[in-house]
Amino acid sequence: MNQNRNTSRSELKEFYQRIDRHELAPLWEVIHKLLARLPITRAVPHLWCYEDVRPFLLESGEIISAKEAERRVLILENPALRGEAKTADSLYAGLQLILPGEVAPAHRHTQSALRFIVEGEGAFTAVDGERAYMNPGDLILTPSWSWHDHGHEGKGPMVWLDGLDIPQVQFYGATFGEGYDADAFKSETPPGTCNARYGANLRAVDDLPEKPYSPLFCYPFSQSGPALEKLQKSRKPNPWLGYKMEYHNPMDGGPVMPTLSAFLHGMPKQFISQPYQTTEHQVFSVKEGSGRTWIGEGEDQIEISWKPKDHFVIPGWYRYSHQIENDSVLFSFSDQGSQQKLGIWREKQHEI
Ligand code: GTQ
Repeated sequence: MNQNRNTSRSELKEFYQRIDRHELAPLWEVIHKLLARLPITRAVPHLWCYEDVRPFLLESGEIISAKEAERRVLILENPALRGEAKTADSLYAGLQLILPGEVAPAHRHTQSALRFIVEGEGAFTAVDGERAYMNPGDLILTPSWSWHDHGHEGKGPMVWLDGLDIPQVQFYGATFGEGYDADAFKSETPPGTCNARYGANLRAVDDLPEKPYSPLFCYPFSQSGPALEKLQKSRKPNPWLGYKMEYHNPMDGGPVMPTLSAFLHGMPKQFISQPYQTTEHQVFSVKEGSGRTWIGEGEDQIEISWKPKDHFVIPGWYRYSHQIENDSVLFSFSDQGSQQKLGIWREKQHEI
């Protein structure tokens, strides 16, 4: 039987017009885009240098208060996704400023958030009423539907990276949120309670996992920094990843929250990572050191040169390699855990 219909383009078009009125569309015109051979991300790699961003952040502190803004944040918008509040296809990132004496009032939402502290001290985030005072390098979690507010009792500006799963929740059409009827959520839980209950490698035997995220919402750099340093002295780096540690949920060893994974990377001076690709989208915050990262391949390859407090995004499946100038510590967050739960996560290690 002849498998070819040899229908002319104009006949096809005429058919498409008729079915179009019935909200129908031919899959065969788009199947190659939908079921592409390689992932197609809309986001592109990009670097935000802190020296360029910081003056605008401080200026935002003059034009609007944290309370008026609800959250005074400059979104790190991907150049290919302007106007969408996205840093990568699945991730939102922004830099939040809080000044002494200010409050960012309590609210909660279905989106999960994490913070990585960039500069300053004396501010706190309260999660369901328990305060965590924040210092540079600390990781703070505000999981889905937990009440959270921020306040600042210290001196000088305080800036942190916000990482949220806004695009993922948006995709599912599951965006809900509400404000609290006071600036701060009322609670008498003293600071440090969650670290004592879940962060000391001990757990009350009847404190069973209830929620799908880490009950430990504060991971201080005073612990993670030395952990990374000692790891680096104890073994060789992974050729693709350097020294990469995951912040985990002490209840199950999994990612800190279902939609966001968080990592701390150590890479020694002169380390060059072998090219690597992963389907997860990654946002980096440079804590210490400096280096260069090549992202992409061939003519589309870009080179970014980073130093402390800079931020950059590597969208999914972009091949990349780091070249380290000075001993470096980087924080990153990604949708790795989310993709792994869906069974779609992949990585590829290249050797050159
Ligand atoms: O601090 O609660 O960057 O709710 C975006 C949404 C920060 C926050 C953001 C938020 C927050």
